[in-house]
Amino acid sequence: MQHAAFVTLPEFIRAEERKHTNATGDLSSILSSIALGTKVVSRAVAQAGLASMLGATGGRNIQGEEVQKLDEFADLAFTSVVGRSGNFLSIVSEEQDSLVTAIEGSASSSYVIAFDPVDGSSNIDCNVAIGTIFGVYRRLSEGPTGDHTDFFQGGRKQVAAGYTVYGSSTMFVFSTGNGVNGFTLDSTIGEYLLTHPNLRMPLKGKTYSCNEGNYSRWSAGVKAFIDYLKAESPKDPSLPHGARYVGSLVADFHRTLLKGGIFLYPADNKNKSGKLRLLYECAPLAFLAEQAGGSATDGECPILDLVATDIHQRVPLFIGSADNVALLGEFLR
Ligand code: FBP
Repeated sequence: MQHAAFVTLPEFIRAEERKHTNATGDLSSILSSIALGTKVVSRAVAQAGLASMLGATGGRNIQGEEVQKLDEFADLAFTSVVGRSGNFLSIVSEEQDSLVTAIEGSASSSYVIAFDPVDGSSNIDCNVAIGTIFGVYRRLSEGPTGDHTDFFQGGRKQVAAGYTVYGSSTMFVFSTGNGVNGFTLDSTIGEYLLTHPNLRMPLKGKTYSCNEGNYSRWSAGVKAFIDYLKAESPKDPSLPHGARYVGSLVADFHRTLLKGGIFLYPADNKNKSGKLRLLYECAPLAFLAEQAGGSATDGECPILDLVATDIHQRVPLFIGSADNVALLGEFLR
């Protein structure tokens, strides 16, 4: 194995900061604390079966979902690592009912973070890829504790967003608004190494990704779109598309980012506002998609233009290659 050729995450961040004369070092500190949090979660994911950390706790989160032991551990670990960093005033987590004041965040902390500690919880027990998703905003509030307005700014205001996918390897993918870069964890040296520089999403892909078991609950437009993707067409040799669905948003998005295509979780008769959460699922991934040349909408407007009014707000999500998302728009219209 050759490591010398690879740039480590800290080296990469420092090099990026050197490009900006007015850099404060804040982003470097923020990303280092997030990366450390994901390494702690990655270790727990890898050892979950051995450490009796599989299965449910018996509790439910504010969204009524069964809490898994790993959800609870990852939430505590991540909150404590990023909280102790001193970078963050407050935290929104999928697993916490309300906004949490960071442990050592103080009135002087300039940022807030929203995250989903373990995305794809239903896959934990089956050893299928899961992930962590995060979005960071500069605080707006004044005063010692911060409030919801810090999170209700719209996804375009994210200063950093990204995810970790705990798959056949652990990857950390992020953007600070200057392209998207992917790093792979080398657990033997405990460092993320730059393996996927300047990721670009293909303009068009041949894969669709959704929970098709919900078909009967979808709108006519969404049904027509999926029907179209599954039919042969002399006019479009890319049809029919292939289907891939892991059921962990991070894993499905990661594949879509690398290979192109579209991921969708539309609103339906049961989930009238969609299922996925705006602050810590959709907005961070939409930020990455746009930075990589793709796009993300709720069916009507870009995800990044939506301003949350509730920290656990749900929205429909259509995300992926620009051409695929544009085609979906034609069906919805
Ligand atoms: P959490 O595990 O964080 O609740 O994530 C929600 C989620 O698991 C997404 O990762 C995934 O895309 C979706 O729900 C799968 O939903 P479904 O089981 O309805 O297809």
